[in-house]
Amino acid sequence: MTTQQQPMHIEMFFDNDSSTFSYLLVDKSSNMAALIDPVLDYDAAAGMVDTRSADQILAYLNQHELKLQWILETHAHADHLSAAHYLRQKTGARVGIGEGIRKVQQTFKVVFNIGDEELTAKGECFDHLFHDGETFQIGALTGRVINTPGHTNDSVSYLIAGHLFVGDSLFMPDAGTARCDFPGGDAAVLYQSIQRLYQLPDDTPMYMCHDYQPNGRELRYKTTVGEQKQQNIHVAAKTEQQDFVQKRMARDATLAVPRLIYPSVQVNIRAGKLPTAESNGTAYIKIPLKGAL
Ligand SMILES: N[C@@H](CCC(=O)N[C@@H](CS)C(=O)NCC(=O)O)C(=O)O
Ligand SMILES: [Fe+2]
Repeated sequence: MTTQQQPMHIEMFFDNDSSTFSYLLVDKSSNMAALIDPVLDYDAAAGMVDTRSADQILAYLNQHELKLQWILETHAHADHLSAAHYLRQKTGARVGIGEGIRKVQQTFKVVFNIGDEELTAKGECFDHLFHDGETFQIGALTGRVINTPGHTNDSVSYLIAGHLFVGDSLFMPDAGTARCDFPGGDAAVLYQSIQRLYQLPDDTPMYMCHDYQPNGRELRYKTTVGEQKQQNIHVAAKTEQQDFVQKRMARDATLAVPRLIYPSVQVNIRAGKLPTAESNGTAYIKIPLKGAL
């Protein structure tokens, strides 16, 4: 694998509510750009969606006269709504995600009781489903998809112009890894995905999808493959799979369900498209109820 770095500007945007990083990647030679994991603002108690964060990115695009070519999801997020659909409508960019999204759609189609007429789980609502190893262009920049399942079935990393965007697989070295207890999650699979990332050269810059600032430290979003191999508290270069799986499962057992999992997943399996309005003109979010009365 080569990580030859090409000239690219990386603009980071941070969503404080979900601790999510979005990245705008700009090919300076053509002013073409790609956007990774944009966030749609959502106040769950009020049922209020708003596009403040996405509009900041639109303003940046306008100000710098950039053409958005791709919106790239690292996975169907379970903690925030995606602004992909909104931004696609505003810019004409294509929304891409890993082809594992079909499995995620299938799983949540059952959870939300969505009929075939609404969702067939063939990857619809996305413009492009990436397969492992697929390459794509952002102007003159080359990107490559590396499947990194484990947190979810559709998780991918994007290696773009020599920079690696890992989604929810590795977190900063002092935070370890993403959780593996969502439907379709599997700690052994995540371990194998991380081994693939560790094949890349040690100096490959690596960008996080989240940082929860362990022990109250300052926000960090960038490290390298080499630093992870040396210092990651869950999977360092020498960590055995079974030790990781044990550690990950023990931590997962302590984690609460993400606050926005139901709103997020039902919107994000449709690329950030909100549910269709009902006969009164209002759209609703659905939450499956559990437990006996
Ligand atoms: N408290 C957050 C938790 C978010 C969460 O579960 N994040 C996932 C990524 S989508 C994760 O991997 N967390 C790992 C961890 O907290 O150790 C929320 O409610 O949204
Ligand atoms: Fe996630």
